[in-house]
Amino acid sequence: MADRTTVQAYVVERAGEPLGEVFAAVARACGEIAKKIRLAGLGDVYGAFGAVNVQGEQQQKLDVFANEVLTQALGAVECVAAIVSEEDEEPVVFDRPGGRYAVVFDPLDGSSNIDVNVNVGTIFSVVTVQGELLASVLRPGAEQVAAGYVVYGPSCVLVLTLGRGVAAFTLDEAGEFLLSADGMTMPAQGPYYSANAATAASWPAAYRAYVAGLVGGALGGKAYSARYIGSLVADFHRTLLKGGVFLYPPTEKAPKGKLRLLYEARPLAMIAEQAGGAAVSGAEAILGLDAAGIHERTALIVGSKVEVEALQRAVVGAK
Ligand code: AFP
Repeated sequence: MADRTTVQAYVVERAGEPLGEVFAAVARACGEIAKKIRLAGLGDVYGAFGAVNVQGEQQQKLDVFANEVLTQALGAVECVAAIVSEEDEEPVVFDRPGGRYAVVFDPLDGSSNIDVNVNVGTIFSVVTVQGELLASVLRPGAEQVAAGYVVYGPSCVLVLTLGRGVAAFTLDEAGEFLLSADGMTMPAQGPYYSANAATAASWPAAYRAYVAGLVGGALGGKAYSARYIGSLVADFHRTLLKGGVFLYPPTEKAPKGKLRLLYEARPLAMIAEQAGGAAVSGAEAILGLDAAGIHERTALIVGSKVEVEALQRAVVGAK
C-alpha cells in the first residue's frame, strides 16, 4: 500500500537536500512525459520527428519532447553542473559555481515502441563532478551516486537507488510519485530469459550455448521461458521483479553490443546489484568498466545472480 512519501522526501532524508532537488526535477519531468505518453493518440506526438540523433537513429517526436523537458527541469537545479543525454552529441554544461552533479540520461528508451502503445522508459544516473566534467562522467559506474529509471506502463513507476537498496514510487493521479516499495530484492534465480532471438545466429558461440542450456534445464533442471519486449526498461523491470536474465550480447552488426554504457547499462547495473542481482558485459562487471566516450556501447547481461554468474563463467571459459 503506497504511503505519502514523495521521491524528494525519500532522497532528502537519506542523501540530503541537493540530491533531493535533482530527484524532484527528474520526477517532475517524468510526470510530464508520462502525461504526454498517456494522451499520445489525442495529440500530434506519434511518429518520427524528422531528424536523426547522434546514434544514427530516427528521433521520435516524443524523444525530442522528453529530452527538452528533462533538460529544462535539470537545468533549473542549482547543484546540477551538466547533463549528458542520449539525444545530444555533447554534454550540456551549466555555468554555475554550485554545480556538483552531472545527470546522465536516456530521455525515452524504446521509443520506437511508442506508436504501438508498448511500454517505454527513462533511464538516468547521477555522478559527482570532480575536476574535469568529461573525466567525471566517464569514470567507472561503481562511482555513480545514484541511478534510476521510470517505466511508463499500465502504471507509471520510478525505481531508484542511492547506493543503499532499491525503492519504487508510483505516479498518483495528482502527478506525484509516492513510495510503493522499499528494500526491493531480485530473486536469486528466475524463470525467464530475455533476448532478441532473431540475432542469435550472430552471437558468440558461448552465448548461444548458454541460452540453449537455460532452455534445456542446465541451470538446476529449470526450463526457462522467453520474454522479450524490445524496450530495455520494461524488460529490465520484469527481470528485477520476477528474476531471470536479460541479455544483449555482441552481434556481428554490433560487435561491442548495442546498448549504451553510460545511460543504459550503468544505471541498470547499479540497481541490479543493489537489489542482489548482477550485471556484466561478458567477462567483466559493468560497474568496473571505464568509458572512452559518452555514447559508448556495451554488451549487457543483467539479472539474477545465478544466471548472470553462469553466463560470466561460460564467457570466461570460452576465452
Ligand atoms: P529504441 O529506443 O531505438 O527503440 O531502442 C531500444 C533499445 O535501445 C532498448 O530499449 C532495447 O532493449 C533494444 O533497443 C532492443 O533492440 P533490438 O530491437 O535490437 O532487439
